[in-house]
Amino acid sequence: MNGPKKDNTHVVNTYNEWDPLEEIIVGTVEGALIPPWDVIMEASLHGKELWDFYKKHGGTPWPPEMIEAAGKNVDEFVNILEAEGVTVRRPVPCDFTKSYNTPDFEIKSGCYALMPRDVLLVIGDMIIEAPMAWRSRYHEHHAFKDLCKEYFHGGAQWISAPRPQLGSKTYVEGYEAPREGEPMRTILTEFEPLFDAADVIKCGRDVFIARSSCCNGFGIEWLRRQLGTEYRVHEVEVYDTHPMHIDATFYPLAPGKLLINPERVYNVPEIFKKNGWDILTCPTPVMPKSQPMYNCSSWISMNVVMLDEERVIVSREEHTLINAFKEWGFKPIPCNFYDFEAIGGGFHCASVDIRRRGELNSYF
Ligand code: DAV
Repeated sequence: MNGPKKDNTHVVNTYNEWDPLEEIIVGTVEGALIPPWDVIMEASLHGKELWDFYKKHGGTPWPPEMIEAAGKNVDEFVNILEAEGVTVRRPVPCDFTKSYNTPDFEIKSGCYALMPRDVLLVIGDMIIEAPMAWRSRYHEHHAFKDLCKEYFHGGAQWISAPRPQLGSKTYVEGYEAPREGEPMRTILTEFEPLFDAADVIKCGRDVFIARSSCCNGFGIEWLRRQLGTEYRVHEVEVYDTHPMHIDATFYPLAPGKLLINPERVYNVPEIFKKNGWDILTCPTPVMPKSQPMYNCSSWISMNVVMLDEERVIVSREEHTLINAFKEWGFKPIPCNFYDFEAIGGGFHCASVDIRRRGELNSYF
């Protein structure tokens, strides 16, 4: 078995969102289920109609025509990546239909392997299995185990955050999401450390993380200590009544260029302003209101993937954002993605970068 490599040829190597991309995992629609209803979903999903939908259909497969349409989007995304010379890896198909229980909870089924971004935090040469707060996603790592083993044999580090218990002490009893304008609060207590990997975004030595319906202060502190003195972990203040993940909210795209969601970020951290970064305000998404969105908001438009400092994969219909990217000096590569976004998330959610050509640097 190989030990960690000391030269510059790590199989896993990613420090930011923009170094030239060499290898990426892309999720799959295969076997995807409608997530089974659970207490945490009231905290993450806007809109009562959605809750009713999940209460009724959770744990059953998405209709085949939706899966087919979403699958076509993923194929197009994969084709673009491969045409640009990126190695694309895929999870193994899993049976998510089994119910499971632990001493602390029981749940009707798992969900899917649509969004590796939430499951694996890849930073430097280390893969961290995230301590996820959705009971229905408790075993989602399994779809990525073969890949993690392979990367480990290739020299990567591979760890899991403390497995959460996800019993009643994890969630605020009787939680109600704040109404628009009320102070932000989330459903998680500080009983145990929790975050999804997508609550974190990398920017070299500086790592940004925001509390959400799946990330608490304990999780942030766990990550800070785990990453140690090489990194500075900053908590970003965001406003969202149903917060879930940082990557449709706050996104350092390239050195000196921070993309923000104007509805959620009121105070850009001082460190960006002090260092002369351009603060790029994401234009209002053009996605029509009639587009069914079962998991996320139309702000998923800003959930892009950078191939390098210039080339950015962006949802084809989001022409206002595409034009803004051009004005900001990027080279947008459009890809159809609305059908995937309907049941999952954007390009960033649907993937997790494994190797980018670059090193650990400070951009401030
Ligand atoms: O609707 O803005 C996006 C989640 C992305 N991982 C939203 C949540």
